[in-house]
Amino acid sequence: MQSLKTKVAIIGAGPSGLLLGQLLAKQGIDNIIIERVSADYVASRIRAGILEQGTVDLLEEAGVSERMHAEGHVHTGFEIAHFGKRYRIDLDKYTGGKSVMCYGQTEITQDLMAARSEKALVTYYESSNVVLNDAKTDNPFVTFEQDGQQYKLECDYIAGCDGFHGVSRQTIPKEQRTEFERVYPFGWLGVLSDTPPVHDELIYAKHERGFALASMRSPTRSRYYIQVPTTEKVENWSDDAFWDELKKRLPGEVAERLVTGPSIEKSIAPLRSFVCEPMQYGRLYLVGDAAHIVPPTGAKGLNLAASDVGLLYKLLCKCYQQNQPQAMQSYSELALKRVWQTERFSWWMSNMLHDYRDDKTSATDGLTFERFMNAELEFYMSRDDGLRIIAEQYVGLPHPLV
Ligand code: FAS
Ligand code: PHB
Repeated sequence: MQSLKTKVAIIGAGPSGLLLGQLLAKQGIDNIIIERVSADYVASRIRAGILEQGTVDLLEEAGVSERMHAEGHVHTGFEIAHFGKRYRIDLDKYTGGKSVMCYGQTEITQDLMAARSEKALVTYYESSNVVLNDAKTDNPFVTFEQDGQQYKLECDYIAGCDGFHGVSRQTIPKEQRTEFERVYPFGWLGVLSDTPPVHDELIYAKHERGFALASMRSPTRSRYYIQVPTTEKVENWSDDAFWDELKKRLPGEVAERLVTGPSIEKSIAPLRSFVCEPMQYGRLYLVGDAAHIVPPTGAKGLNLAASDVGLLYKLLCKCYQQNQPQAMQSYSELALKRVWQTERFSWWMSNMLHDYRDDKTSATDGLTFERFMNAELEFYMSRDDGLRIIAEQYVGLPHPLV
């Protein structure tokens, strides 16, 4: 067993782990990342596309924002289409000049990985049997294997950045954690294509055939989604079938402009709301998808992970640089305030924009719920205050103050 030592052991090299590692390193706080899969696999994952200003600010602080500013696109608004009628949510007007950045999570991950290797920071990819030990003591440690070698990593703190299926949340004994969950009665079939986006801003479309989203990655790369039943299989969807269905759900004048082409990625993601309380256990801190999941309707998953990272980073700086280890006790309470507000917005947007008529999972029958949600959407689209409420949450609520 080879012994290692660091200040912060980070489990997972997704955006949460990589961003935390980069921020800590810039403050001279030593950290080691342990990742289950290969670097290539991490770098190839296709996920989120919209960044809140708070996330952009953290990437700037981490020193990895150059390519984002060069290749990303600032969006000052987006559209909601309700049965073909289009409403623009003017982010600039309703939030006093705030905006969002359109830049893929895949790019962020690659930028963070490049920065980490430039600094020769230590990451153990393709690790197995990762076990978090003695998290409730002052001397936690992580054991893991890589290339047949067994390791023991001693540390002061463990950041559980290992996503929904990771080991960190499971380290908190079942009787000491509470899990809140809502599984939605539909999923998102997503396509990535090297075709020009159908519009220069995002369009969230509510249609009687189901929800659709027209997004993008660049002027030559588009990202589209359509709502599908949870039972749907991606192999049932040819590219042509996807394009035909998308056209039916987008507003007519938009659909006419749609440029189709071969999918370079096509997959179905289930939708769920999930929160684990508390988000800390002894010297283990859950970050990002390890602690919570949101339906992607509010473009919040990656951004909520980033706000957890920012909070833990600030508390660790207080701990090491101002000799205030007691600051670490406030992480879960501070994080959960923003987590639940963001969960609520994502749940609310999902309820308003998807087709629930076939939903048999809720107490309210699907048709009745559908009528409620049509009225909800019309109420908010018909008044400045309603559009402002959506805009303020879409650009991102303030990050926790430390
Ligand atoms: P991640 O899951 O990204 O990373 C966790 C890392 O931990 C992974 O690299 C994993 O390999 C590693 N790991 C797991 N178990 C481990 C173990 N035992 N030991 C070591 N390492 C381990 N969000 C949006 O905002 N918009 C979207 O459109 C959107 N689309 C999504 C589509 C899909 C299919 C999925 C799954 C998520 C999507 N999300 C979206 C949410 C997504 O972007 C997450 O919020 C984001 O990846 C969170 O980052 P992390 O917390 O780093 O978790
Ligand atoms: C995306 O571009 O992948 C995307 C954008 C906004 C969302 C969800 C996904 O709400």
